[in-house]
Amino acid sequence: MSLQMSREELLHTYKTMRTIREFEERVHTEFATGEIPGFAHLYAGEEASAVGVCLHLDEKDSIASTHRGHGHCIAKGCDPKAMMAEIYGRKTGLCGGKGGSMHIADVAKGMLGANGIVGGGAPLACGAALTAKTLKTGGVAVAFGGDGASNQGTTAESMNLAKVWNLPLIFVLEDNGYAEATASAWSVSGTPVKRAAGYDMPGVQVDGHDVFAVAEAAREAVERARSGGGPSLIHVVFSRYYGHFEGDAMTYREKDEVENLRRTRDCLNLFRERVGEAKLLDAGELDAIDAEIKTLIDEAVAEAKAADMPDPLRDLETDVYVRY
Ligand SMILES: Cc1ncc(C[n+]2csc(CCOP(=O)(O)OP(=O)(O)O)c2C)c(N)n1
Ligand SMILES: [Mg+2]
Repeated sequence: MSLQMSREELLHTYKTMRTIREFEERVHTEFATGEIPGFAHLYAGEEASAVGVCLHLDEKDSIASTHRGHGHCIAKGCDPKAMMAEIYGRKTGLCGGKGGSMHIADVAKGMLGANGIVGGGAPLACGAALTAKTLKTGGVAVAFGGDGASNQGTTAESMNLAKVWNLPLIFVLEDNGYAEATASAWSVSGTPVKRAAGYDMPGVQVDGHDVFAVAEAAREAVERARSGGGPSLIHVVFSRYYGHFEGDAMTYREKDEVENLRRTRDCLNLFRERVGEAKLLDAGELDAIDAEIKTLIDEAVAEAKAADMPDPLRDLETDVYVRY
């Protein structure tokens, strides 16, 4: 049966994609001022993947993210204000300002963390899925990874384990065409979706600009995982709007590549067209969401800038070790 979405789900989908876009566009401008410490890898252009997948998850489900993790975080329900404060390194941040962009996490929400190790998320998601299976929580886990991560041994080993242990695990390979400056056409043998067959698991390739296509594939995979049917792979194909990291001059891309993408392959515009044609939502409702999110992100930046940094003496030794 094809995907059915309620009005609330449609609004939630658009609002979450808009939150990610606004968040990322704003981090882009703020990063240029030099006030944000560390690195930032932006997810703008890829929103439909995180949102289309996380639409089917709840708080008992876990995701393992990547270095490009802000979108996964927002889609899994993390607070954008606490996230912005984290990116600014503030005490009020999601991880007390000690994680920053690349180690942002919210375990209470099932967001196991962004990750500086390419392919580092897949083994963590394997562990989360094994926990869910062993303790019979009914939860599933999702391992997000890029085209670059699809070449890593950690991803291959996790796929093998997921299948032999029949884990409730979904591998979402987000193929944005590049790993740093290297085109996936140069570096990925075959295509990521074909890796699924090697481990005898179902695999499907979807257009990552189309949130409905992602959501449909994810619904099937999540249902399979929840009902004991084991792991699946979803190969999401799209592109990123910004450089690999903030500050990347992008000399490896055509001059008008991003401009064309933004004009013709924008998941938010495509969503608006689809729901408009089907007369499911009207443009005014969506404009109101845009305005609401703009205010939220303005506030997030203002509050982050006004917040204190962790205290070098008092906070240095906190959050260093986990107690079990
Ligand atoms: C194990 C490891 N190798 C290399 C790097 C350096 N590195 C950081 S991001 C990246 C590219 C990752 O590409 P992809 O998985 O396609 O993700 P994308 O950046 O495109 O979202 C590389 C090689 C790293 N962080 N970890
Ligand atoms: Mg990539």
